[in-house]
Amino acid sequence: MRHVVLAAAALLGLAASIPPALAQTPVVEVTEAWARATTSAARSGGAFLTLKAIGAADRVVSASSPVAEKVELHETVRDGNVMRMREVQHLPVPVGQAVVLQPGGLHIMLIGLKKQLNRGESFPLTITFEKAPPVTTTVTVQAAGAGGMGHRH
Ligand SMILES: [Cu+2]
Repeated sequence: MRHVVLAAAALLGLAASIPPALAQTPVVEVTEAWARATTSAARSGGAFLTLKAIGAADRVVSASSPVAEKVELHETVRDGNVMRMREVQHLPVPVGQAVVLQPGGLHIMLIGLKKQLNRGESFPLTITFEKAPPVTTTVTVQAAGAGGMGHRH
């Protein structure tokens, strides 16, 4: 019993010594999540979203979704006249600057699709960060050719 009381006192003491600003949990907002519709034969697909770090810079370390065996973070790089995708281990999210994942740039790769992604459907996607708690967002499936180059009008 005495141990419990001492432990509680220690916890209280610790909590009181943390300045309010640092005690706040870091947060990364995930918005505008969408994916391209796939054909029934497709084994992979792309998902896109916008990340915004609140308070402190962070990094995306992994992602997962029940619709795919594996989810990777990809970047698109130009190799001569060919655009290639390659995996990135971490995706930095600076403070005060939205990171927009879009076709032809950074994206989330759904590998080993367990089902066809049909336009109008949605599925959950969980993003894991280095500091902020994980975020599960709802990804809306749009037309196969949607969002060619982001915000072109
Ligand atoms: Cu990719």
